[in-house]
Amino acid sequence: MESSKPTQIVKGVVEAAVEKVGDALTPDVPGAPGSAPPPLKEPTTPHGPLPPKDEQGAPDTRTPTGAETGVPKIAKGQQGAYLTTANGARLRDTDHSLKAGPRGPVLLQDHHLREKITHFDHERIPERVVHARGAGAHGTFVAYGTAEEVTRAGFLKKGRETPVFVRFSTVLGSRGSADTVRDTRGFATKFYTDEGTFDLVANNIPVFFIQDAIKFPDVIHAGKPHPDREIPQAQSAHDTFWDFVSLHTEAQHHTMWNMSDRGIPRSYRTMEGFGVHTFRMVDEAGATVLVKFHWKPKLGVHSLTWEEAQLIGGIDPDYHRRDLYDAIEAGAFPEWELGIQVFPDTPEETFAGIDLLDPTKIVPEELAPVQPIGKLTLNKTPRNFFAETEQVAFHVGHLPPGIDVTNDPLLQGRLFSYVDTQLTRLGGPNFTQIPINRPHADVNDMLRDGFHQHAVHAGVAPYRPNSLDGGNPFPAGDREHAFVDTPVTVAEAPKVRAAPASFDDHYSQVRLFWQSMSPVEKEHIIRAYTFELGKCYHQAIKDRQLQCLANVDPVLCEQVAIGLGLPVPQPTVPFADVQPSPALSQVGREWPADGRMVGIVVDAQGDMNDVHEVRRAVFAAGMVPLLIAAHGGTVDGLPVQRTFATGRSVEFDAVLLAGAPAPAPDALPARDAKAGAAGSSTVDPRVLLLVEEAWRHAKVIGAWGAGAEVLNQAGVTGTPGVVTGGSGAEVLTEVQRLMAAHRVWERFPASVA
Ligand code: HDE
Repeated sequence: MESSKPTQIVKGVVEAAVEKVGDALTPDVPGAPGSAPPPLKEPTTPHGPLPPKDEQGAPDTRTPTGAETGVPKIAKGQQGAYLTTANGARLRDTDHSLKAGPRGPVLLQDHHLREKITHFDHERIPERVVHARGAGAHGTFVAYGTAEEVTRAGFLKKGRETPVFVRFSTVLGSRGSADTVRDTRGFATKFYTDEGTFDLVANNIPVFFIQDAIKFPDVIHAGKPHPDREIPQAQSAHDTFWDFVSLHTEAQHHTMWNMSDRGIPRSYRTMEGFGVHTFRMVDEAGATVLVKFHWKPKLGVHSLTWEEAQLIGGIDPDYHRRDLYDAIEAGAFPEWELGIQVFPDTPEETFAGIDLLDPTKIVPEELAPVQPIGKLTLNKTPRNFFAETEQVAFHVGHLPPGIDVTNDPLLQGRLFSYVDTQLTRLGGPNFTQIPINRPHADVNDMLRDGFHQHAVHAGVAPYRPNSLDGGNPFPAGDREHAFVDTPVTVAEAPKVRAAPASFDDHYSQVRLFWQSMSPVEKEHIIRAYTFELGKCYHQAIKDRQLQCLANVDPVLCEQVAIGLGLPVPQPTVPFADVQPSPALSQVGREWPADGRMVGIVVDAQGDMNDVHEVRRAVFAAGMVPLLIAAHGGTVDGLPVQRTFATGRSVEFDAVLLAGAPAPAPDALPARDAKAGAAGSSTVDPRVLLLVEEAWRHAKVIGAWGAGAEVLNQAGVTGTPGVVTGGSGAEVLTEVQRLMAAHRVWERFPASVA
């Protein structure tokens, strides 16, 4: 039977397909769907499923109770050459319903029709109530051993390697919303440790809107689309959001982070991650410290400009997803260092006067440095989005021995919420048995039955104490690596619905953040507040938020008020005397440019000599070159990835001009509105638009040979970050050097200091 030797057959099919398509058009940049180029004609010779793409991973093959199965991951999906029912009976026809004669009616007995349609009808599950839009990847975490002093967690011992799955997300939007909206990003990591799963369910912003979990429904109801018209989607620029945060001033710190460039990351790969709450670490002897978790991206923290974010929302709503998958496929594996800030575990639970239980406060890194404890590398994309990224279920209560929670009231509520939400979303209590959620540690719980029970439990005594199952399972003692709840002393106190007085300071750290920004970052913040409040209908809401800004900084408040055409209110609280934290600024350092996209404009009629070499050099630098030409297909044997009609500047981190292509036949405003700027230029107007946009988004632009003419016609020759030179190689070297700063910040002088 052919399906009994699938690998051989698959290999043959792939080879035949590659041969048919030919080398020239075989995509050599990431993103092609499927593991083999498709042949022109529908394949009809039966063979087994194609292998997954090289860069795709899958959950480890474990039993529902965590035991290794030894089954190779490759065997996990469907198998065999033939179409079958869900029960494995082969099918002859899936295109026609069973009818009484060719003209019907359809017969109720058509069990294949009913199975196919019924299953389809139930393909969707409820999306996450928050963080619905996300993208995931597999990877590994290697511990440096530097945390051994403060925790007994085995996975943090020197050299330990732990498999992980990470899911990045936005908070407010629906599952199909755009990636580049202004929002907080989720950064949730599942460490499959051999002492039980550890979920670090983090965000890219180190503080939160609220200090108590009981207000989570309030802030989310305010941020989600209005309940009557269900608009706007995936954004905070609307009345209900600003109504809430201006009345509820503890949200002002988080809101300022959202209005900063942190709210529109360039990539998931260029985001920091923060555990937000203070956690407790426990060593072998039971000694404890308080810690805050930080993820530091190898590529630095970078953002989009607001105009880019808006354009990308339309042009490529999957921008962050694509970026993550493409980078992994290209071998530019995203990396982060995990670090901790360590504080003594004192009864006050404060550090340098900062309440460590208040999730609206940070501890500046200058006061408590982030100490690296390990490295995360994402190196495999999911094979199946639903099975892995959609079904992964995080929970802040998934803690290994050595890491414990604190009394942060936000964290305490989360401990309840994450299990609760999965019951509805994943249809029952057995979601830890879904392959992506299966622990890599022995599971011997006494939880039984329930919807979708995959484990076939043996024994008769799922209770303790028992003698019928020989007493198993037994409680683990300290020596057997049990999770022990830290016996924290709880001070004698009345039962109240109240917060500590220290939680009342809502402005000092907002001011700290503002004062830590560089001038250009401050301009972006002013712009963001002006835009968002400008989108509100009601003046009372704008006035109220301006009052909050007046309590942060007079310049910020005044500039936003000017933009809104409203009077500037006076502060109602004295300005805090704060020390800026340079670590909060994204500007002023240099970073590697791995996985960045470099657009190369070529002229099919012009000199292509340097293009081959530059393209190779871009690949060699760990970046992805995308050729942009007047038409698709190939130019000088090189595959074209974007045409002047399909490409847009926002897809590229830098633009290189290897020629000055004349207006192409489709440069007609009637066909492509982007050609509207034609004028009398001798260069295709879409290329000029590309350069103008790249310039105003402060991107590096390089040109050689005839390409310099494009710069002249766009009027940008000789301006900062615009590089010209005699050869492509020379230009690329300088372009790469400038890309290290992410953008050409000096192109735009700021009006605020
Ligand atoms: Fe979450 N949060 N959260 N959250 N959260 C969820 O869990 C919740 C908070 C975060 O990729 C939900 O499985 C409450 C802070 C991430 O699957 C839900 C409170 C931080 C993700 C939930 C918070 C986060 C979630 C929705 C206030 C940063 C996505 C679906 C006390 C430290 C995880 C789900 C993924 C998801 C509850 C606040 C991060 C409803 C009640 C603070 C990254 O359980």
